[in-house]
Parts: sequence; C-alpha cells; structure tokens
Amino acid sequence: MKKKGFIFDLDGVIVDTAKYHFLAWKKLANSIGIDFSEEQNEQLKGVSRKASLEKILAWGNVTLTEEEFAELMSKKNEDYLGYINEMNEEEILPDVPKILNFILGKNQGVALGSASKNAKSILEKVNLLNKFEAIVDGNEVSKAKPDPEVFEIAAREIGMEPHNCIVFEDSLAGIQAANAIDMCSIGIGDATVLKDADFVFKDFTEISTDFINQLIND
Ligand code: B16
Ligand code: MG
Repeated sequence: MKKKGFIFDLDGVIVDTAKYHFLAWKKLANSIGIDFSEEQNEQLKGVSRKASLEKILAWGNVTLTEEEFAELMSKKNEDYLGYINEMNEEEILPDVPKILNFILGKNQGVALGSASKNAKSILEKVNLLNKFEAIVDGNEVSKAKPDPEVFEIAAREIGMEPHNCIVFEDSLAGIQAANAIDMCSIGIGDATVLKDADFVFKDFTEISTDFINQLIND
C-alpha cells in the first residue's frame, strides 16, 4: 500500500479554540480601551500570538513599550489557558476521530502543523496527543503561514516528501502555505474563503473514507 503524510492544523480543524482566543483577546483589548469584534477575531485565525497583538494595537491605534507588550502577551495567554484547562474530549470537532483513526489504521504518516504554542497542552486535554507521530507548533517555527515552514518541518519529521503530503487547514494562509510546497490542500470551512484549496469540506462529517483512500492511492 502507498504511504502519504497527513498534516492537521489544530485550531479550526481538530478543535474550535477560536472561541476561547476571542474571549481572551476581547478582555485584553477592552482593558486598554480597544473594541474587539468577532469579525476581527476571524482575521486572527492561524496568526501567531505576537502578530495578533500587533494587529489589535494597530486597529486601536495604540503604541506600547516592549515591556508592556510582553506583559499583555502573557496576560492574554494566562486567560486563554484558563479556558484550555477546562477542555476535554467532547470538544473534538465532529468525525475528526473517525477520519484520524481511519488514516492511522492504514499506516499513514500523521503530523500536527499549528501556529499555537499551546498545541501540546490542547492535544493532551482532548486526549489526542498519542495519535501524532510528529507535532510541529509555534515553538518550533520562525516564519508564520503562508510561509510553508511549519508544514515543511512536519513532512520532514514524518519522513515524507512534501508532494506526498496532504494538509487539513481552516485558514487561507495555511492553504497557501501547503500549496507553496506542492502539498495537497484540503480546506475545512467556507469554500468562498478557502478558495485556493484543492478540496473544501464544511467539516469532517463531509469527508468519506473512500475519499481518504483515493488520497492515499493517488
Ligand atoms: P497561541 P492554528 C492558531 O492555531 C490560532 O488559529 C490563532 O488564532 C492563534 O493566535 C495561534 O494559533 C497562536 O496560538 O497563542 O496558543 O500560541 O490554527 O495554527 O492551530
Ligand atoms: Mg487553524
């Protein structure tokens, strides 16, 4: 049987942590007099913590010292971790375990490729840590999506060539990152937003095991 590498993004693909990022960023933005909407939160999907705070400050026209910036970053994360600590398996998005277990059952490579520095804690909370052969997250990556670095490292760690990898992603930047190194890109979410993806599904309930078999044998 052929072997492919399947690389999963975390937030928006395996779990919906965007709602917790929203609560933590909103509290923080409001505390320094900046409004923060759900639409703005959408623009932070897949964006690193540092770049997210830079964007929020730019929206509110606020400049900070380096110390203040660092303090706000850790405040936001502390607040966010409060939500993460309450997570459990019930927060895994529908049919993710089904597809993940199917892929593992076919002895395929499986890796995580996320911008989050909290990826390991989140996977641990939802009891999926042992499913991944490699976990590449915000602690190992210096260039953010759409740069393909995160997926490049993930492919290397599972011993696969990029053109034999398939990426599941909910952000356009992530889709562009996958396309940039000739990986097959599968968008999870809205087809109009994820317009550059090779395939788009609303969520994993729309993905069949036949489709996964096709990807493996392509
Ligand atoms: P952290 P992903 C991303 O996760 C989130 O989509 C994004 O909103 C967040 O700012 C980023 O992780 C960094 O997260 O503060 O936990 O390091 O979609 O790349 O899995
Ligand atoms: Mg994501």
